[in-house]
Amino acid sequence: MFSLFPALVSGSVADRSALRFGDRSLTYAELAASAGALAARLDGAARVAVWATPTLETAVGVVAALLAGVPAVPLNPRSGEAELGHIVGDSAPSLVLAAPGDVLPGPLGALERVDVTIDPGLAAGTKEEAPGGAAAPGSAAPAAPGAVTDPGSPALVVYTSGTTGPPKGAVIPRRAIAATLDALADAWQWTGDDVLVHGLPLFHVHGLIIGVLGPLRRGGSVRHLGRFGAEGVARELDAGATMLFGVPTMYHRLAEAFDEHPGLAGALGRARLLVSGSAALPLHDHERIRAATGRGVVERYGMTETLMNTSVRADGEVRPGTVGVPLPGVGLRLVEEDGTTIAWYEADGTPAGAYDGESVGEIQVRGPNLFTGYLNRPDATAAAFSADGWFRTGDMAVLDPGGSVRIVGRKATDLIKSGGYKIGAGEIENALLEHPGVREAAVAGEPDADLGERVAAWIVPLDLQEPPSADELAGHVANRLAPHKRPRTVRFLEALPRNDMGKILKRELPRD
Ligand code: MCA
Ligand code: AMP
Repeated sequence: MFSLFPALVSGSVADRSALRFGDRSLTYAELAASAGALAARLDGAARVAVWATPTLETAVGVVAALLAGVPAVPLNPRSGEAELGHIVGDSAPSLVLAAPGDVLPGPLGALERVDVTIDPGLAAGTKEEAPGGAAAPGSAAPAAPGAVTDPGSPALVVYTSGTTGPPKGAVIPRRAIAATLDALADAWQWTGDDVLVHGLPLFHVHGLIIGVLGPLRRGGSVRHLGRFGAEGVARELDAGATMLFGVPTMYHRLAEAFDEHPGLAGALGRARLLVSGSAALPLHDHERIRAATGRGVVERYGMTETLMNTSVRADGEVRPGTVGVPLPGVGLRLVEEDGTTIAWYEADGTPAGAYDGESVGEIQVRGPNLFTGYLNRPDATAAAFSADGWFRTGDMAVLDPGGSVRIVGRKATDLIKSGGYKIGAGEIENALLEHPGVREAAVAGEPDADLGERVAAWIVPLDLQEPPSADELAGHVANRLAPHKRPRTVRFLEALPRNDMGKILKRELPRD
């Protein structure tokens, strides 16, 4: 029978630590009991929203929904009301899961609320280091009545930005989660003995699927930092964690922290695997980390719609700037603007065509790791695939002579990757235009050593003598959408550069 979490259902590692957030943790038996009880309550729900704070409750809530076969929609708890209103309206959850005491904002007010309750006796302390501690109430998760075991059925709806308009809900089937996690296990030699540490948010694929469901599918452990920081990373790696996952901004901040934290480099050097993803890790940070720790950072390339496509393998060579080779089961090809395929992989994983390190094409992928479509958006779903059924990633790449994928750019200049978050210029422009002091707005990404790219805005104010302040505009976007979408640089202009058709010429926006 298809199961996302064999170890949880079989009870084979009942006493092993499954989840740890700060000083609260659950063994597999305890997770099975908590999530199993909640799953029984969710039976019959069409879809549930999860208030995805970086806590044990979020992990238990998502696992419960998956056990019950009810699709879950993780919500960024920092989303502003306009963004939350859109996501709740679009995904129409029948209830929202939250931790007791969480204050839910307006757009969630009309929804039935179910608290994720975890017996404090279960979660207290660090039991896994003390076998024979808190008694486990059960060893295997009972299947919820009506549990869906069909691998094609939806597991999660994850919202992701496009170039224009509000975020779209990517419907991710159970099969895709299983396929991507098993392919990563193969590439990274990832087993139940691994202990993963990270501080990623739990409302995106990276932190939730790879970073929480990944260890649970392997029967291993995850220690979540609650909030990312060099101290927590060093502490957990010193205490036996074997793998670290992060976005490039996190690795950049670790590289910056070597002087301040003398033990950090040694701790990173002891890890079995350091993995970076969600954006490109710059060469300078690769080099600083290797010089200080003796370890190369493994990069993998994925997308909300496709989960993971490629990775450097644990036994492969780390070459900065490359994201490795297609994962088992993933078909990958590079396609030129006119539809010509210039390079691809054969079914046995052999590169073919122009793998010369120079010929650039769009990465297109297919495989069991793909989403099934955007919720309520058949138009956008159709546009995302080629006529012969390949998903168009919008990422431009070359294949190196050795066959590694090297990402060289992105088709859409209106997509910004900041701190590993994908942000559409259009949604920020629309939010800025709703500010009473703004007449015209243009948004683009600018290079940023810490964030990779930062959101920059060019504003034509209604009153050039008294424009709204940059902080005011940043706060306006943060409160409507989310803080990571706020412009970090604001420049005021008398007019935006436009062509004869009235289209904004973003390349001509003044940058100083
Ligand atoms: C600042 N803040 C504000 C404002 N200004 N709040 C409201 N209004 C304002 N005007 C607050 C923020 O809320 C936050 O609060 C604090 O100031 C700092 O915010 P920020 O500067 O945005 O955060 P940061 O410290 O720079 O965060 C860096 C980060 C973060 C930790 C690296 O960017 C991050 O977690 N990135 C991960 C993204 C990710 O997981 N992407 C995966 C998607 P406070 O101080 O209270 O926190 S991609 C994916 O899933 C695919 C499949 C893939 O390949 O992985
Ligand atoms: P998202 O839609 O937020 O899931 O972001 C997916 C995008 O992140 C991809 O289309 C790539 O542009 C980018 N991305 C993810 N991993 C990497 C990586 N290792 N190197 C470069 N870009 C990456």
